Amino acid sequence: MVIVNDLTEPDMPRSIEASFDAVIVGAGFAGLYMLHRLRGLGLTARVFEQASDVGGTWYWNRYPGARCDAESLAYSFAFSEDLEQEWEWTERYSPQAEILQYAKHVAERFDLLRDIRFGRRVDAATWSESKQRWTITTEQGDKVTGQYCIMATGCLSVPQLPAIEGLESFAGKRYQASQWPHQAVSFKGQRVGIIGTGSSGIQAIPVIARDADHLTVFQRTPNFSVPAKNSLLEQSWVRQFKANYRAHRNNHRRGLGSGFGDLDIEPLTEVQEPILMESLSSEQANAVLQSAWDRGGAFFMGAIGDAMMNETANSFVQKFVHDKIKQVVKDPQTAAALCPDNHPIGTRRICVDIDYFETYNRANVRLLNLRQSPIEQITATGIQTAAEFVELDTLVLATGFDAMTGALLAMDIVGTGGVKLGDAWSEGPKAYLGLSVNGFPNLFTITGPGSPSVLSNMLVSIEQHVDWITDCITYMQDKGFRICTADKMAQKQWVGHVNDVANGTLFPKGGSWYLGANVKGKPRVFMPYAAGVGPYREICDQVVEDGYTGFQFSA
Ligand code: N01
Repeated sequence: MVIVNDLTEPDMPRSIEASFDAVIVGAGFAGLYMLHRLRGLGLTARVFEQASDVGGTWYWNRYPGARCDAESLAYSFAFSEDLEQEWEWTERYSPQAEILQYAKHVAERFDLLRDIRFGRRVDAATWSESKQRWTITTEQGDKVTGQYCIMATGCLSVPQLPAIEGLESFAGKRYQASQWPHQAVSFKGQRVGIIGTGSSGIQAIPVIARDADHLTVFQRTPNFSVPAKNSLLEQSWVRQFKANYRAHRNNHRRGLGSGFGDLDIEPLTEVQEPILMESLSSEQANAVLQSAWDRGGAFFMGAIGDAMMNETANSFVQKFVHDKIKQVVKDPQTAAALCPDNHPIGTRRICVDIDYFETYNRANVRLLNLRQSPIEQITATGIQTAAEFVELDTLVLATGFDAMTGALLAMDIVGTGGVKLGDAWSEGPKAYLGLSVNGFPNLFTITGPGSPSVLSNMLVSIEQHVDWITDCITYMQDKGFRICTADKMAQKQWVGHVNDVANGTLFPKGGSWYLGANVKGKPRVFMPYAAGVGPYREICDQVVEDGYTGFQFSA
């Protein structure tokens, strides 16, 4: 088997032991902005990043068709008005290369690179009660200390390989969506197979199909997907939108939803009341959905405001999408297999596609329904299912991630009393506000479990967390505190509240990676906070206003 990627890093020189005010793990958007804000406080910081450049998820996920499912003018930093005015996005949904370029631009523009060490994988972080500092080590031999340790490790950064017998025996080329090579990949003249029909697969399939001789899609669970309706951005529209950027940003931050919305030229002046299913006739509901469908994008899931709470509303939306799939896909059997029927729409991350369902009308594309004939094994030359053997030259895996906790638990994080994070989280992640973990002083988790994170526009949530952490550190400096830790009871109540909110929705019925359901042995806990970015921000602001309720500080 030839695994094609270029992840081998050159030998890095050993760093000398050094101490910093803060150590940040990860140089994606969260790590970059955190470094910028800490610099602003006059603190010293060291960032460790396992990749050879900045960008996080946009560094790794270079698979064909990779692009953001949040719109460019919303999926961007708001902290610098000059940056947001000067940077020019070209498409409604930015392709991976453009977002990576943007991350590099931010790093250079704010002179961040000098504090980042690339090619360093942090393997351990240990709190010393006597020194009141974290010691952070890397696999490459670095050892540094920091008063604060800030995890900017991303929610979807640990790839999940399928447990299929014989995977390693495949003798053709094998690619993994989330570890894609940096050089161009051609599928010309090849028989390609792809496993995985989540967001990554659904974006990659149409592009690979256009290039390959033949593409077989091995689908276990069909997913709901809405058309992106991507287009080049009209510069006159962009100028008008940017003229009101502050008001738009404010709406993204304060809204009831996920921080994706308000992308009309005129900013919303008041919070939009959700349209509830019970207030609509079937014709009206269809018209509302059609209008959202025509507009394109994940916004579709907000069209009927109670679709994530009310099974009747959700079923109506499901049927609307099933009908769309059946209208597009010509072969009735393939169309039926592509209609998701085992989860309410939206309870698994809604996919946003360009020509996904249309791709199944191509003569060189075939869908294999693994629910009818599961994969039995992978051999040197292809995939054996219960029904047939499919010969392949190339295999693409788009099989997801150990989400939200994967990257944190991959490190040996040890808090007070020698307690390991893995033990503290043996029944699932427990964090106060998704920001701080009881027993792990001065450790912050940007977009950690228990915060809106993956249910939101990540840039909105990253900025909110980084700003909150910066304010907390400023507060500590002003008051002469050296240690901050989440209170056990406050954490317990918050975790209970996160569960209660999730249980008031249909999310737990999705059986998705939000629940850890895609990783064998992972506790089934709904990890993100589902009340929306605006209400979450209000809670975090209130905690500050009330003197950091739920946190304990000491000198
Ligand atoms: O991963 P996934 P992803 N045999 O977990 C299948 C973000 N993202 O990388 O559902 C056969 O959704 C698995 O099948 P099943 C976004 O938040 C964003 O696509 O377990 N199949 C599933 O179909 C997204 O939700 C963007 O039955 C196997 C697939 O692999 C998240 O990342 C783009 C299998 C995994 O789907 C993850 O998306 C891309 C097996 N043994 C990603 N094991 C945008 O911004 C797994 N599967 C647009």
